[in-house]
Amino acid sequence: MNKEHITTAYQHAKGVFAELGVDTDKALQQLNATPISVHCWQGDDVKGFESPDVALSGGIQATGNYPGAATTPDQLRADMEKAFSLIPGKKRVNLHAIYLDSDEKVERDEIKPEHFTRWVEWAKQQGLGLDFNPTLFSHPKADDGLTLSHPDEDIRNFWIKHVKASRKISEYFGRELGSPSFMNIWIPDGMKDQPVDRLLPRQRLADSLDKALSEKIDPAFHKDAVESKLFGIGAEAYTVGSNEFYLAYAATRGTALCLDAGHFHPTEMISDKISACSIYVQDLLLHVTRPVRWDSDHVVSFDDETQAIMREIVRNDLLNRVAIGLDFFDASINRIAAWVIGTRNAQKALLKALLEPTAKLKAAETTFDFTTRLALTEESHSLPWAAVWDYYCTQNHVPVGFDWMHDVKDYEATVNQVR
Ligand code: RNT
Ligand code: ZN
Repeated sequence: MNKEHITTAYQHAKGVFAELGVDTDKALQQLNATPISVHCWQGDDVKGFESPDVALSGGIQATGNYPGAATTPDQLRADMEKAFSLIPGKKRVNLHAIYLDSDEKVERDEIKPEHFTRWVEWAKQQGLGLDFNPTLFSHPKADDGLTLSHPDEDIRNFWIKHVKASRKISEYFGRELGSPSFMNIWIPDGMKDQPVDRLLPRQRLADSLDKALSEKIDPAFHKDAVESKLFGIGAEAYTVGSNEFYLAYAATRGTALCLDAGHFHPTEMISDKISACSIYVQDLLLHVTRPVRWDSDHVVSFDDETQAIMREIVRNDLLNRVAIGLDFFDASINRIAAWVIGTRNAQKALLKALLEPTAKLKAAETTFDFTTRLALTEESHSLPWAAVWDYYCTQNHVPVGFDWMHDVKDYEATVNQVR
C-alpha cells in the first residue's frame, strides 16, 4: 500500500477522533507500550521437545495435520521470528516446561534454568520478555487425569516439585530480561463422570498449591497465576480447579488470576469478569482465545468478545494490571499465519478500545442519557480506527493489510515445506 495515502488517511482520522476528544497519537503510544504474550505452542501443536513420541493429553487437542510444524527449538524460534516480523508492537513469548532446550532427557521435576538458557539468549537478542507455564499433562504421571489433586501422595509430590522447579525458571526469566515473568498454572484434573467426592480433590489441590508456592519470590521477577476451567475432553463432569476454586485461591493467596476466554459456559464472557475480579485480585492474566461451542482454542478473531475484553481493560484503566496472553492451537492452517492473525486481531481490538470516545460515553451514562450512550457506542464502531492501525503498521515497519500473507507463503515454500 502507498505510504503517502496511509499518512493522509491517518491525518484525516486524527482529526475525526480529535473532535470526539480522542488523541490518536496517545492511543498509539499506549498500544505500543502494551506487550502481548504470544504462546509458543501454536507453532508445534502443543508437542514440546521432551521426546518426539509424547502424545498430547489433559483434555486439550490440536486437530489438523497442516505440514511444516516446528520440531526443534531452533525451528520454533525461527518460525516465531518470522511471525514477529509481521506483527507490530511489543511482544513476549510464553513457554511451557515441555519446550526446554536441552541435549539430554530431563524429568519434569528436575528442570532447571540451565535448560532454558538458549531461550533467554534468544529473547535478549530479539528484545522479547518471557513468560512460563509448568506442564502438568502429556506425562505418565498425569495419566489418571489427576495431578496436584491426586490421591497418591507421591504423585502429588512429583508435581509439586515440578511447579517449584518451574518457579525458579520463571524467576530466572524475569531476572535476566528485566520484567516479571507470569507463570501460569493450569492443571487438567477432573473426572469424566459424576464424582462422589467433589470436596477432597479440591482440598488436596489447595494444599498442593500452598506447598508448591510456599517460597517467596520477588514479584519484580516472577508472578504466579492460576487458571480455571469448566470442563475438558474426558473431564466433562468435574474439574477440580473450577472458577470459584481459583478466584478464591487467588484472592486469599495473593496470586494472579488467569481468565481463559474458552473456559466458561458458552454464553458466559470473561469481559464481564475483569472488573469484578480486579476488585479482589491485584493482577489478572488473560488467555485470549476463541471458543467455538466448547473450549476449542480457535485463532483469535476480531469478534465482539475480543473487542469487549479490550474495552474493559481500557475503560477501567487496567492496562498495568491485566497481562494479555494468547492461547490457541490450530493445526489445520499455516501455524505462522495463525500467530499473525491472532496477535494482530488482539492488537486491533486493543487499538479500537484505546480510540473509543470513552469520556463522552461515561458522561452520557452518568447523566442517564442512555440514548446518547447507545448512539455513540454504535457510531464509534465505524470511526476510522483502521486508518490508525495501518499507520501504526507502517511506523513499526510491518506489512499493512493482507500484504503479510506473501511473506508467510514465501516462508512456507522455502522453510516449512522442506522440513
Ligand atoms: C487448557 C488451558 C491451558 C493450555 C495451555 C497449553 O485448557 O487453556 O492454558 O491451553 O497451557
Ligand atoms: Zn488457557
